[in-house]
Amino acid sequence: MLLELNLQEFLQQHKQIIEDFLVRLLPHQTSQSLYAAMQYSVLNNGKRLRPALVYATGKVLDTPVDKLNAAAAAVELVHCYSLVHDDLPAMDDDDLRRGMPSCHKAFGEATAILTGDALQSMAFEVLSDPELNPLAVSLQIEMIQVLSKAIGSRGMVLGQAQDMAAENQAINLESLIQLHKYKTGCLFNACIELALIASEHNNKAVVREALLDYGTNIGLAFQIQDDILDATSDDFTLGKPAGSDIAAGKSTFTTLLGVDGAREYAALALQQAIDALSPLGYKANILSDLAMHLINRTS
Ligand code: GRG
Repeated sequence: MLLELNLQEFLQQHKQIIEDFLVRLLPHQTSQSLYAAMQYSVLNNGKRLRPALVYATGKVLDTPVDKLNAAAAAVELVHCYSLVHDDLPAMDDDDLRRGMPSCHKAFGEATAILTGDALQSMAFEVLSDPELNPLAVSLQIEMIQVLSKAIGSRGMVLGQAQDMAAENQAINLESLIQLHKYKTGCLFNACIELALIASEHNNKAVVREALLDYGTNIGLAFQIQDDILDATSDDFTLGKPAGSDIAAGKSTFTTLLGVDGAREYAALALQQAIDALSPLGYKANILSDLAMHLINRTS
């Protein structure tokens, strides 16, 4: 295993890389409230876990950082769009995000809707820009296909639709897992698929399968940990309202399994993620460390 210190250094270093890249991308004229809201919603101290997953997978596949930046930016832009829209009154109606008023609280609902829209389209603009994404056009198109599929009506948006439909309704564990595979897991797996494409497919099917199996399990473990934190932490530590899922009458891993049961289930998914990496040997240690970091996080 890499020392946690090494992982921390990796996360810090790549957080800086992606934030510098995002600063360059975002429109700067903050007199335009749309642009101010885009900056506010992206450059606001997110953990940048999805870019870290792109960079860590790329490192395992010996892919240089300049071929990963566009993919890392695209997944973070999509993630930020999903947070802005998820916080809207018509969705989760949350007033706090990353420790600050959510986008619609700071800029109004109309601007928040447009901000999410603009961040989503910027993700695809970045992937298709030859200067920002220095890969063959065929690989850029593949990236666009992977990401659009992962976040659309057969992926993240479907998960959100299932989540909204499940308010004030009990659902079983199988349905909850399926919902989160779409809502959270599809974007996690897209991070891995984008890094595989950026590596110009210089790897065997067994590597691809191992990485995607890992991605599915960390997506699940991440979401279980999110439910545990929602049930056990506070607004200040989380930077968003604690207990909001339970208040909305949603079934969560903690309501279905209890906090201890959810912890056991997260540990199982974490172990499965780590086991999935075994065909990759020691080179994949950074991914096992990242998986543990995702599950041990406190916010
Ligand atoms: C399409 C509107 C729409 C939503 C899609 C992903 C999603 C569904 C909504 C986002 C809200 C949410 C609670 C998703 C579950 C995944 C999750 C815990 C997101 C928070 O991710 P972190 O912890 O956040 O990586 P930071 O702020 O660090 O980036």
